[in-house]
Amino acid sequence: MKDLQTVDVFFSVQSFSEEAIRGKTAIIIDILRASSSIVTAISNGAKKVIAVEDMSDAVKIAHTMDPNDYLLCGEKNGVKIEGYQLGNSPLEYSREVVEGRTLILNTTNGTKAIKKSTLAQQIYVGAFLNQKSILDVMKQVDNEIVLVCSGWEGRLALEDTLFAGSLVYHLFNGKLPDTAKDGAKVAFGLYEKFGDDLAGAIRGSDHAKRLSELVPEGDVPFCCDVDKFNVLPGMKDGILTDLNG
Ligand code: 3SL
Repeated sequence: MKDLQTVDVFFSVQSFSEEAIRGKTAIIIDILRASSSIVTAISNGAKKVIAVEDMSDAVKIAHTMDPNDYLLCGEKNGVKIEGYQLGNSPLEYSREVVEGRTLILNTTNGTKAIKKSTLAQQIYVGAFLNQKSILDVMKQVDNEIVLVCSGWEGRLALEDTLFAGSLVYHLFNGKLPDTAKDGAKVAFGLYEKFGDDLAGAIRGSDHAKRLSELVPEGDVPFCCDVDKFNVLPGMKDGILTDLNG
């Protein structure tokens, strides 16, 4: 980490302008559940993930491809979209299902955060599941880093901010530099408060409560697992692939 380098945190898709990302390194975060699903899918051999903004974009891209090559994936308000092969549970993205396939992924907030960060110099997708890979790359980059939390429909999501805080905390070895931006200070403080019991804090979050009636019971604990995978999903020619691979 270079001394003068800055790390900022944006707390929801709606909290920043596209221009605010221009030329920076963007780490996209949607712990429950889009970034955890992308990390899991890529770790289990998915060839590519194409993030889309909405269903019509998904259909347009699908029409250009051989139906044997892709899977339509995603959710609307937590529930699998009708006609799609997969929803947005990381547990669905097993090796048997995704290996060698291209996933066209459409989610409520997470894929919108990816699409809104198009002006970034480089985009990576991070989750607790691949924290070390993200920290390693953050230590190497020499431009400004923005941790883009997807949040929930314009609001802050505790689990996303907690992961942003974990990245800031570990990057600076637990000591926040004086030059830290306000967003980084807030995320760092949250991690200091809840970092000892990530699973408990996330279980009690608004989004986990919202999902409890809708998704498999194992989803939330799975998304809290730290360093389960060592992949680095990153954008290359508009498509997410493993840049560690
Ligand atoms: O908002 C999103 O992108 C999703 O990850 C939300 S959900 O967990 O699938 O409901």
